[in-house]
Amino acid sequence: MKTIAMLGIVGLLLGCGGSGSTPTSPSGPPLPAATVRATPSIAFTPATTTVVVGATVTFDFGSVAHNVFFDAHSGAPPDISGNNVNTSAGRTFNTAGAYTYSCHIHPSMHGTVIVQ
Ligand SMILES: [Cu+2]
Repeated sequence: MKTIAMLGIVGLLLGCGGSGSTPTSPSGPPLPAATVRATPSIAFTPATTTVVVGATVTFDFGSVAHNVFFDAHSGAPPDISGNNVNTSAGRTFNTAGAYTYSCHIHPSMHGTVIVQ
Protein backbone atom coordinates (compact mmCIF):
# COMPACT_ATOMS: atom_id res chain seq x y z
CA MET A 1 0.00 0.00 0.00
CA LYS A 2 2.76 2.42 0.96
CA THR A 3 4.77 1.34 -2.07
CA ILE A 4 1.92 2.17 -4.39
CA ALA A 5 1.63 5.61 -2.82
CA MET A 6 5.35 6.17 -3.24
CA LEU A 7 5.23 5.16 -6.87
CA GLY A 8 2.49 7.70 -7.36
CA ILE A 9 4.69 10.40 -5.90
CA VAL A 10 7.56 9.39 -8.18
CA GLY A 11 5.24 9.64 -11.15
CA LEU A 12 4.20 13.12 -10.11
CA LEU A 13 7.81 14.19 -9.68
CA LEU A 14 8.79 12.82 -13.07
CA GLY A 15 5.82 14.50 -14.64
CA CYS A 16 6.64 17.97 -13.38
CA GLY A 17 10.41 18.09 -13.44
CA GLY A 18 12.07 21.45 -13.50
CA SER A 19 10.07 22.98 -10.70
CA GLY A 20 13.36 24.18 -9.25
CA SER A 21 12.55 23.03 -5.76
CA THR A 22 14.53 20.38 -3.96
CA PRO A 23 13.33 17.01 -5.21
CA THR A 24 11.47 15.06 -2.58
CA SER A 25 12.55 11.46 -2.43
CA PRO A 26 9.62 9.12 -1.94
CA SER A 27 11.32 7.70 1.13
CA GLY A 28 12.59 11.04 2.41
CA PRO A 29 16.07 12.47 1.95
CA PRO A 30 18.85 10.00 1.16
CA LEU A 31 20.12 8.45 4.35
CA PRO A 32 23.76 8.40 5.49
CA ALA A 33 23.25 4.76 6.47
CA ALA A 34 20.34 2.35 6.43
CA THR A 35 19.20 -1.05 7.54
CA VAL A 36 17.19 -3.47 5.42
CA ARG A 37 15.56 -6.37 7.22
CA ALA A 38 14.88 -9.71 5.63
CA THR A 39 11.70 -10.71 7.37
CA PRO A 40 10.31 -14.15 8.23
CA SER A 41 7.40 -13.29 5.95
CA ILE A 42 9.88 -13.45 3.05
CA ALA A 43 10.31 -9.79 2.20
CA PHE A 44 12.99 -7.13 2.30
CA THR A 45 11.83 -4.20 4.43
CA PRO A 46 11.92 -1.50 3.30
CA ALA A 47 11.77 -2.74 -0.26
CA THR A 48 13.38 0.47 -1.50
CA THR A 49 16.08 2.26 0.45
CA THR A 50 17.57 5.60 -0.62
CA VAL A 51 21.04 6.47 0.64
CA VAL A 52 23.84 8.90 -0.13
CA VAL A 53 26.97 7.90 -2.04
CA GLY A 54 29.33 6.19 0.38
CA ALA A 55 26.59 4.95 2.69
CA THR A 56 26.64 1.51 4.20
CA VAL A 57 23.45 -0.51 4.09
CA THR A 58 23.21 -3.20 6.71
CA PHE A 59 21.22 -6.25 5.69
CA ASP A 60 19.75 -7.79 8.81
CA PHE A 61 18.87 -11.47 8.47
CA GLY A 62 16.50 -13.07 10.92
CA SER A 63 15.64 -16.64 11.74
CA VAL A 64 15.02 -17.65 8.12
CA ALA A 65 17.99 -18.07 5.78
CA HIS A 66 18.35 -15.35 3.14
CA ASN A 67 20.98 -13.88 0.88
CA VAL A 68 21.42 -10.81 -1.32
CA PHE A 69 22.43 -11.00 -4.96
CA PHE A 70 22.63 -7.83 -7.02
CA ASP A 71 21.07 -8.06 -10.46
CA ALA A 72 23.86 -6.01 -12.03
CA HIS A 73 27.32 -5.74 -10.59
CA SER A 74 28.62 -2.57 -12.20
CA GLY A 75 28.97 -0.14 -9.30
CA ALA A 76 27.33 -2.53 -6.86
CA PRO A 77 29.07 -3.93 -3.79
CA PRO A 78 29.71 -7.67 -3.53
CA ASP A 79 26.81 -10.05 -3.13
CA ILE A 80 25.98 -11.56 0.25
CA SER A 81 25.96 -15.21 -0.67
CA GLY A 82 25.13 -18.31 1.31
CA ASN A 83 22.48 -18.96 3.91
CA ASN A 84 22.51 -16.09 6.37
CA VAL A 85 20.61 -16.77 9.59
CA ASN A 86 20.48 -14.49 12.63
CA THR A 87 23.31 -12.35 11.37
CA SER A 88 23.84 -9.13 9.48
CA ALA A 89 26.16 -7.90 6.78
CA GLY A 90 26.98 -4.38 5.65
CA ARG A 91 27.59 -3.28 2.11
CA THR A 92 28.92 0.14 1.12
CA PHE A 93 27.61 1.85 -2.02
CA ASN A 94 30.20 4.15 -3.56
CA THR A 95 28.59 4.76 -6.94
CA ALA A 96 25.32 6.57 -7.59
CA GLY A 97 22.64 4.48 -9.21
CA ALA A 98 19.75 2.15 -8.54
CA TYR A 99 20.73 -1.36 -7.52
CA THR A 100 18.11 -4.06 -7.57
CA TYR A 101 18.73 -7.29 -5.74
CA SER A 102 17.01 -10.49 -4.82
CA CYS A 103 17.30 -13.44 -2.49
CA HIS A 104 18.22 -16.59 -4.37
CA ILE A 105 16.62 -18.76 -1.71
CA HIS A 106 13.32 -16.95 -2.14
CA PRO A 107 13.06 -15.70 -5.73
CA SER A 108 10.03 -13.60 -4.85
CA MET A 109 12.15 -11.44 -2.52
CA HIS A 110 13.33 -8.30 -4.26
CA GLY A 111 14.68 -4.97 -3.12
CA THR A 112 16.30 -1.83 -4.46
CA VAL A 113 18.98 0.43 -3.05
CA ILE A 114 18.96 3.88 -4.64
CA VAL A 115 22.25 5.72 -4.19
CA GLN A 116 22.14 9.48 -4.73
CU1 LIG B 1 15.24 -15.08 1.33
